[in-house]
Order: sequence, then structure tokens, then C-alpha cells
Amino acid sequence: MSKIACITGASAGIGKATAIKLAQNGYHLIITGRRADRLKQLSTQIQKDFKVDVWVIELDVRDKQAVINAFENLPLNWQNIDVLINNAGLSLGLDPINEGNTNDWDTMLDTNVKGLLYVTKSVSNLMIANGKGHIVNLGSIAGKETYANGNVYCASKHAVDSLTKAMRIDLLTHGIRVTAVHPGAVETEFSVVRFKGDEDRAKAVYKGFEALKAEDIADAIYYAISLPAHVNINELTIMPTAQANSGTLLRK
Ligand code: NDP
Ligand code: 8X3
Repeated sequence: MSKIACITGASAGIGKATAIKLAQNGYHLIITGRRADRLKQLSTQIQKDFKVDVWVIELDVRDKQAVINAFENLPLNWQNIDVLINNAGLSLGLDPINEGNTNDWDTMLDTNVKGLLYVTKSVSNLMIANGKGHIVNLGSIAGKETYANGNVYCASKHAVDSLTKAMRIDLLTHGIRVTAVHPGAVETEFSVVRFKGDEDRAKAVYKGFEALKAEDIADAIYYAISLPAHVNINELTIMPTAQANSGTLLRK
């Protein structure tokens, strides 16, 4: 029987690559994000290429009531969610803490931490009702280490790391698996968003070494969710070969 996966932030990068990977492997998909035009385009492409069903939800994960409504109003045939990929997230700015933009801090914490919590609460209750499920949280090397000027983004990903462990404990009796994937540098729209559209500054982040691709992370996510039901990957930290840790990169 085909399974259903719900992916937050499927309009770009890792979320989009994961949607394609899972559809290739027969998953029906609930794809969410704020940019509905991109999601609709992806939905059309996926349905044509892989003959799976796709349910698009235009959703800002920061909007608590919108998250509640989206999952309360899911059609019956979409409620049996097997896998949740909590991927929606972003970084804004790279400044010392005394110079940080407090609106950017709010956006990062509201998206990466509170948004993940809202979606998890709604979807885990559906999973509990169904008696099964697997939640995959996108953490980061920034949730394992702290780098200069990464302050609030790093804190938000440390929170994801901690919440992953908390979910694993709280959802244990419901048979729900919980995995965190912690990537190093992945070349997506991440740095364009962080630097607010400054493409040159974003490109410089990945200059002189081979960064991970969104598809590398999608492959790892698919691996984690494909294992037998008695096996759980607690976490995977995945780095470019040229990146030893947050601050140590071999650039040519
Ligand atoms: P992208 O910028 O390419 O994609 C981010 C996705 O998140 C988009 O689909 C965006 O959709 C969605 N998103 C952002 N804010 C919201 C929101 N408020 N509500 C709903 N969706 C939202 O970045 P990545 O693919 O690289 O990032 C995906 C995840 O991976 C993030 O959690 C990021 O922190 C994490 N990560 C990324 C790394 C990297 O180096 N790229 C490394 C480690 C972790 P839309 O704008 O349409 O809403
Ligand atoms: C994204 C990777 O190193 O910019 O989470 O924090 S990093």
C-alpha cells in the first residue's frame, strides 16, 4: 500500500528534492510552503512524472491557527500520514549578537522552532490516531556547534536537536519514530535567503569547495524512513567532505 508523506517547505531546496525522491519511490505527498505557485508547479510535475497523488497546502508554519486548520481540515484520505518531514526553516543575517536584527531573530525562532512545534503537534495527533508514524526534523550542524555570528540561527537549531530528543521520548509509547538530519553546507536558496537576496554574497559561501546538494540530503532522509519498523535512526550528521566542522572548510 502506498504511504503518505507530509513535507513542510517543499517549494525549494531540501524539501523540494525530498518531495521528488519520495514520489519517485511511490509516496503520496502533502506539500506545504508559502509560495503556492511553486508548490502547484511541483505538484503538476510530480503527478505527471511519478503517478502519485499530491495535496498542496499554502501554509506559513508561523501561523498557529492556519497550521491547526490545515491539518484539521485534511480530507479523510489524506489523514493517514506515515511520514512528516519538518523541513521549513531559514536563517536571516550573520551579525554579532549586539548588532542583530531583532525582527530577524523573531522570524527564525517563529519558523524554525515554533512552526516546527505547531506542525508536529497537529500531525503527531493524526499519527497517534493511526497508531504509526515517522517524524524527520531538519536540524543542522548549526544545532551541534555554534559559529561566529550564527547566534540565533544556531540556537534555533539547537532547539530542534533538543525537541527531536523530547519527541522521541514523548512519542515512544505511540510507536512513532523520530529522526534528526543535521547537514553541513548544502547549496540551496538558504544563503540567498540569509543574505536577503544578495546573490553574490550567497555564491561566495559555496566558493572553492563542493557543497552538498539538496538531493544528497533527500537520499539520506529516504534511507532513514525506508528502514524496517523496528529500526530508528536517531540522527545523521552529514557534511561535505571538504567541511570538517562549521568553521573549517578546505577551499581550493
Ligand atoms: P531553502 O531556502 O532552499 O528552502 C527553505 C524552504 O523552507 C522553502 O521551501 C521555504 O518555502 C520554506 N519556508 C521558510 N519559511 C517558511 C515558513 N514560514 N512557512 C513555511 N515554509 C517556510 O533552504 P534549504 O532547503 O537549504 O533549507 C531547508 C531546511 O534545511 C531548513 O530548515 C534549514 O535550516 C535546513 N538546513 C539547511 C542547510 C543548508 O546549508 N542549506 C544546512 C543545514 C540545515 P516558502 O518560502 O515558499 O515558504
Ligand atoms: C545551515 C548550515 O553552516 O550555515 O544550517 O549553519 S550553516
